[in-house]
Amino acid sequence: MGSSLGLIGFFIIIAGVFERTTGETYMVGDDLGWTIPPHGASTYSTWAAEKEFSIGDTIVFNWTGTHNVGEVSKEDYDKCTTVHLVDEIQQISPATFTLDSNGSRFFICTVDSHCERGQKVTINIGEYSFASSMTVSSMSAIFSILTLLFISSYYL
Ligand SMILES: *[C@@H]1O[C@H](CO)[C@@H](O)[C@H](O)[C@H]1NC(C)=O
Ligand SMILES: [Cu+2]
Repeated sequence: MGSSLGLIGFFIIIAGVFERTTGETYMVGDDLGWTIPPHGASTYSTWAAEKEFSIGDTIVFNWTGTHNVGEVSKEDYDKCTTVHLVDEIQQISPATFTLDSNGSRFFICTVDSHCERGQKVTINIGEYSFASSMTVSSMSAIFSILTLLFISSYYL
């Protein structure tokens, strides 16, 4: 029985080692930065779709030239207006936002028609598919439980 307890302990340690690291920093658009995307709004939606944003992560808008970044409501985002600004428009690059809760946040550039031309991005925090939200940690925890059940059925 001692060795099976050791085995369970081993899986618990593995679970801890592989726990998802938090506090990642994402540069919006990567090398493109924050600009009028040459291929339209899909540029930033594609960029965002490939990311798994979590609470504690940071997003950075980096630009040269005349741009800014404002966080707005979904309605404003869709219409490229600034009726419901969440906070002051950030005029200085780099502009950093900390993702502190789950949900969707909407960012646009308010200069001229930049937003209409695709300089907008939606950040979905904590909305992963079931498969990708199954971290190694939770899989290890389940494996530990299964191991425990297996061992107890063997000894009973
Ligand atoms: C945020 O979403 C993630 C992924 O769905 C979830 O694991 C986490 O518990 C959520 N956190 C809060 C505070 O709702
Ligand atoms: Cu702009």
